[in-house]
Amino acid sequence: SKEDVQAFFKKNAFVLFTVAAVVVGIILGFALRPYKMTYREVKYFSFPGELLMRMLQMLVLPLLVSSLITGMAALDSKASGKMGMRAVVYYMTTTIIAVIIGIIVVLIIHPGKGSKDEFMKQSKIEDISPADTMLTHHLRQLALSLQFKTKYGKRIVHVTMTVNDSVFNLTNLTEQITREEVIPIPGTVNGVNALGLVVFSMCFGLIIGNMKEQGQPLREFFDSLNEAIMRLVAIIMWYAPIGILFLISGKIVEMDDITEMGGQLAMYTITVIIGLSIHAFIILPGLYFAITRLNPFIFIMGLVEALITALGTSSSSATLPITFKCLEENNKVDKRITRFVLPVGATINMDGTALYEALAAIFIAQVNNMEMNIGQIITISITATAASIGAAGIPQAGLVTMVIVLTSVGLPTDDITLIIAVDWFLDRLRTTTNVLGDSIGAGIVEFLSRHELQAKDVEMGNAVLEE
Ligand code: DAS
Repeated sequence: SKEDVQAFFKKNAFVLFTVAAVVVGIILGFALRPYKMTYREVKYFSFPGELLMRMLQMLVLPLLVSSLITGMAALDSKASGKMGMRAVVYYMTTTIIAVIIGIIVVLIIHPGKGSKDEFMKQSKIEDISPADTMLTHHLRQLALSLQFKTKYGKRIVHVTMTVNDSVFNLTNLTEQITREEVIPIPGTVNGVNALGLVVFSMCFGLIIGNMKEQGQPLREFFDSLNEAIMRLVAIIMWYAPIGILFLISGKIVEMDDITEMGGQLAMYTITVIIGLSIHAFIILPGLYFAITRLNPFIFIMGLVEALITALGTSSSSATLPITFKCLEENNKVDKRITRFVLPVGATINMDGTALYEALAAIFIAQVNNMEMNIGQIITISITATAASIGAAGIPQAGLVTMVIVLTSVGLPTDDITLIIAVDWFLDRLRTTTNVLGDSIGAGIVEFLSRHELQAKDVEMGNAVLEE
């Protein structure tokens, strides 16, 4: 009936808008491509999208701090210890599974056939060279400044782990002849060391949780801060579809011609997609079902807005506010779980990135005609895991921390430029996988912690009050 349709629309309005935004964004992007906008015009065109990115990023740090502190303070140290253990076991297991899938897929498909010269010819890359020869080898491991020439002109890419360059600096608007791509520090969010902040907030939350009445004002303060930020998120969610539309169409307008993409690079892209799909559509849902016996796809349906925001922003940190909303409101996951599991997950648990880094390193070895032995493959799995933990949830952080993986087995770090042309796209897919991994983790940890949560409810006498 009419009422049913209205009710359905009202309930799913956000999801429908968000999905529509993706579709319209793709159509608009391809429709505008023939007009060959200048770099500057593209930047102006993408402004509404960049604005969404900025709004979300603005909330990340206060949200991360207040949710972790209130999450830790809501449970006693024994309960949060158990919960923390479960989360860590989940993070490690899924990350290692992801790495193994990445390795198996790239070894079976073997996308890096042929030689590097051939690869560069196919990809229309004429020259790869360090732009700044003054950098010593050791320094280059931290700050790579590479240039490569394509048919479209010279491109300089700063892959920097030491200097915080803002992607959104205004000088970029006037940049037209040489495109400089600056990829920021991989471990930081808005210039703040995310991992350090997580550790601090957890300790702080634990302390005020143990402080009895004296801790009450602080608990209330952070609770209220968290609530206020979530209300801001609720407002931003109305704008999100518009932002996503422009983020996606802007990127499509700007991207290099896909028909120019070389065969090996295309095969590489497909290999990454297959690896990520296996992890996202089979492993993670399977694990969720195996543990909770609930339908994983109903759970995933509740996450659509977060997953699409991840796709649009390529940043799991920027997506964090939306992930919270989806899990708490659509999937009704307990706040004591999300507040703890999500911020930590967004910072250290990156299945997509881990899978990608291992896969990409072996691909680069293949392109260089180097066979990796078992020892080297194990080294790659360990360093890829570490590199994914070290990467912050910001765009292309994984590309930068890949330097660690490559150097660990003696592969040329300059060859990161070989895959840079498709990284903007693959980054979005791995970010979506990262967000899915964190969210399913929240569902699993909640299920495993149900007894502690119930006990706490009884103790506080708020079993009914909660809802
Ligand atoms: N884009 C990142 C994320 O937010 C990580 C990466 O670059 O792999 O998850």
